[in-house]
Amino acid sequence: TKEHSPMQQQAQTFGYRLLKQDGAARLGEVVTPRGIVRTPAFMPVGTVATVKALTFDQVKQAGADIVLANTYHLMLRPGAERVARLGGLHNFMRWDGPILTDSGGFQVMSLSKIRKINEEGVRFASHIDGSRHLLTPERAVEIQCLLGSDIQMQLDECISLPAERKETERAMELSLRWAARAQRAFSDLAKPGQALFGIVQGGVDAELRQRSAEALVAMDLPGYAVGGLAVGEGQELMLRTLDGVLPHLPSHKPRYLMGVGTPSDLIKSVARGVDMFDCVMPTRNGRHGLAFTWNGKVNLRNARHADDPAPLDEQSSCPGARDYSRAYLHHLVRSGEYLGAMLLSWVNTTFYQELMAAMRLAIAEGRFNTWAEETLDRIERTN
Ligand code: PRF
Repeated sequence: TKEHSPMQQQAQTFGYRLLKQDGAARLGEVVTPRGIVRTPAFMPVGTVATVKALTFDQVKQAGADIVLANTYHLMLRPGAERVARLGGLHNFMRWDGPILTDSGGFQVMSLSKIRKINEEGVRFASHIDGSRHLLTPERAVEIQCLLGSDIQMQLDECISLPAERKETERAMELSLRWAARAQRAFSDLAKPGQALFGIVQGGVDAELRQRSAEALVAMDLPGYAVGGLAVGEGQELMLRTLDGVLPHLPSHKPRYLMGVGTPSDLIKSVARGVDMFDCVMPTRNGRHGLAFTWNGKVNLRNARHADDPAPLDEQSSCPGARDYSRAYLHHLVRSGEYLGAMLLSWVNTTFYQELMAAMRLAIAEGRFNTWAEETLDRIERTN
């Protein structure tokens, strides 16, 4: 049954189209059976099957084409088999666009206090109830298939920095062996159109990064992530490491920088050729009273907003930024009200999508560098 009409073929295939390049910055599309992701793309984080404090209508309205969810959290609660019985993650949380799921390796290391990594996988105790679990490269693929994820990540080991070279090399090579095991499991379990991305590791060591990238590229995976960055090394070292990795990745496949970042991180990484990002920054900061706007960050806890009738941004397409006074937002935040978290998560999620849309337009029009210079000056201010 290799016979498909062209339309079915299209719908069943994962792919990446590079539409335009401006310097190293790339305008493109990731094509999935659930829809097209315009790149550069920012994926709002929906860790436990919810982008915190937002409805998926708001997430879509903000302009997001794809969201991220986490294997680690969902395997513990409500459980991958349960989600599968309930019709898969898209149906469960009512999001019909593409979903990328992280593999759990990174979350185990950051959330579970009791954990042990060996060749087989990672054994850990749940941060929720202390129950014991084993996550292997194969089980991570199986869980992501049960969830019905469109883009899966391989299980990897992300070490904290700074680290010894020997330790960085060990984790990088383990991650490569896990990539091969993930790829075998994926070819047995996945549905047509689903994709598995490899994750480049190797700390801030250029040679280890190159070896990791080349080995993953030889596996011919449909996309590549750069992991192990934004873990305390600082922006300059992160960008220098990126500069060492990206030339080793194929230009006809998407590149995803995991867990990044600030607006300035996004702009400077897009300038170097990154296509996809995810980060809790817009939602987490929103819950803590910090707003991102085109005129910089605004800390709404600050007393100077208490009497300010002006909105955050009267030109924003987001009602949270356009229709509510800073005085009201300040009051909500100071009172610890849910609505404060809701409105500011909405504001920030919309801002991040507006930022990506502006980058895509600047690349399309061949003026990315001038746009980036002007914009960096404006948005990194703190108001
Ligand atoms: N690996 C995985 N997920 C991640 C990371 C990683 O290295 C990072 C690092 N910034 C964020 N999320 N699997």
